[in-house]
Amino acid sequence: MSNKAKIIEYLAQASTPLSGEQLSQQLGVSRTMVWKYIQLLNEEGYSIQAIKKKGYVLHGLSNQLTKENLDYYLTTRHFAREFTSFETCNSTQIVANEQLLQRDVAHGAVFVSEEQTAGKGRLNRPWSSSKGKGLWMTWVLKPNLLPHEAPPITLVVALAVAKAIATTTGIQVDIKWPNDLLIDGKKTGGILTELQATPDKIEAILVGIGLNVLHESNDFGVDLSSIATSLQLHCEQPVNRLQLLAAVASELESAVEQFETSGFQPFQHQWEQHSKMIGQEITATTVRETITGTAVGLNEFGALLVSTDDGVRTLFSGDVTLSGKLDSLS
Ligand code: BT5
Repeated sequence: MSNKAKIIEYLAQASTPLSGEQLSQQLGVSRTMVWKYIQLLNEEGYSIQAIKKKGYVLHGLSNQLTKENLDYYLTTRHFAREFTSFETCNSTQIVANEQLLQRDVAHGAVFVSEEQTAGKGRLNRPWSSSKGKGLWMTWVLKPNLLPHEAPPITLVVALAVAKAIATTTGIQVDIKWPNDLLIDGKKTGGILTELQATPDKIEAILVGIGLNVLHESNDFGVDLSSIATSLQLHCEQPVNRLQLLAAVASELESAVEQFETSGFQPFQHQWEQHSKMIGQEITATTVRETITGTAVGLNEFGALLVSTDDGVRTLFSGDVTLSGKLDSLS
């Protein structure tokens, strides 16, 4: 842990101001160095006040997406230990892909951007990625799996992100097959999975996760205001993007590990419990057809089972609308 991260930890745990002398002893550096670290932390977006004759008090944690800020929250072994952040980029999917072509990117590496100018969803649909409002990130996975075992990873990730959101904000998001995270029927997050593989081997899976975190209602344009929402709009406490990112890293690390060893089966029941769509009338649109019926569950490969007049149909991909509700997002 860096000295700056230690200062944040000491101040966060202290119930009274900590003097420069106390901090310099705890860190084994001079008081001048402590003062310099405090200046740097304030420049990075933390709010540390110096109270005369008493010491330093931490008022606010930084929301800036830097490695150092993240390290304060990170508990993982591998995930997000390789961390690359940008002020702006076209799409973190594109950036991650370019990096994979140029160098050896670690399993669990993450690329994050404050804004994306060409954020994309499935089938190249646009993904709105306003500056400083969300978590726009791509995780590079190099799992020990065969290519045909990979498809349920989107559902495994959705579940992991839902858990991370619950632990960080207390919000229970609803998961809509295959890749949507909803609150009260509005989309707060989406997942885009891109597989790079030969017939025998997975080279990498690029898992793009877009989470609307800090948006106010009027931050969504006319196209999205009726179908999108953010976590902050449903949480009374300020949502800290770094804490959320670290929670996603931790949930993803354990979920991917379990998926590698045990497949989708352990997630199947959890997913069905998390999703309000099971038991509901739905309309599913695939590239070939439109199917109407009742969503009855998932199979062991993460495919959606839909009971129709012609029997139970198995869907491997597509967009789902809950009948009577305007939550189709394509
Ligand atoms: C998705 O696609 O939901 C996957 C979104 C993945 C975005 C991440 S951000 C980091 C990484 N880098 C990228 O370039 N992408 C990934 P899909 O199911 O196709 O949904 C797309 C639809 O969601 C659009 O057609 C819009 O209707 C809607 N949409 C666009 N931006 C949105 C937003 N910020 N919030 C809610 N809905 C949005």
